[in-house]
Amino acid sequence: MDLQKITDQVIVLVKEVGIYLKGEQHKITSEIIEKKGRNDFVTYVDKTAEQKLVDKLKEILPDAGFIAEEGTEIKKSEIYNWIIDPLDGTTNFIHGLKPYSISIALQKKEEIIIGVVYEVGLDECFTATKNGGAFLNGEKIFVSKTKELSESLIATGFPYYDYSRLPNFMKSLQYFIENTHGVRRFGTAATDLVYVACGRFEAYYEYGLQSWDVAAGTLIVQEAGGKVCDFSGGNNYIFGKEIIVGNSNVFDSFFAKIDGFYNI
Ligand code: 2AM
Ligand code: CA
Repeated sequence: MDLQKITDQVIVLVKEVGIYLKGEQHKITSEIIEKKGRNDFVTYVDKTAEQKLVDKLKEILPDAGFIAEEGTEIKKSEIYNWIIDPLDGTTNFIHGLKPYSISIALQKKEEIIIGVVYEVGLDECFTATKNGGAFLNGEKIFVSKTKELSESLIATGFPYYDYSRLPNFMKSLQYFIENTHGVRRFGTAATDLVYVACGRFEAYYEYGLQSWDVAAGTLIVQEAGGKVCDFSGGNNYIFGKEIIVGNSNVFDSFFAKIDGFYNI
């Protein structure tokens, strides 16, 4: 299988669907929100974007299955599956904000072998193939070399439905607010991951995520030299709904802090 050729086809596809998303975001007027409501509008856009992706991905790899946010196709195949989120950062999108991304991963058995995250707002396409490195608009990217958490910019997401660990989160947030360069919450996990990959953030953590939010971004960050684990230090970060990511220098101390706040 020619991973680079497939990746190049996916890049063309996400750019096409990105143009669709951008056009739809411009249509969000107070009149539409009044008539349809924000949620109905975005559900329509999400579903349409997903259908466009699925139709083309089926042509690219006819035998692959899909795990997709809007559930257009949930058919899983034995070997190859696409894990896709047609619009990550939905809340940003419907409020007229950036960033928002399309996230596409190709999984072979248990392993992610292609990751593409296209951040539509800034027209930045992040890609990786297994053992082939990570790229931003075709230029090779690497995680930052920052060594200390005190000099790190940390990304996270706020819990939005599972509040059982909100107290742990608040304690961790206070620690990182007081002991790092700062904390950012952009509202799109796929984008947070690739921003670690290209060195804008040193580290990122969040719980309550789905596989389509993180599958592509994790390969991109690993291929850029970063490290990834779940909240117990294990490998269940794609389907396990929790993820810790860092450049290789700060990763161990970042994990130790989160472990201390969550696993008590
Ligand atoms: P989404 O935009 O595809 O919904 C932000 O914390 C991350 O959580 C995003 O990747 C976002 O993906 C996901 N998420 C899912 N449901 C959400 C919600 N109701 N509010 C905020 N983020 C949500
Ligand atoms: Ca998502």
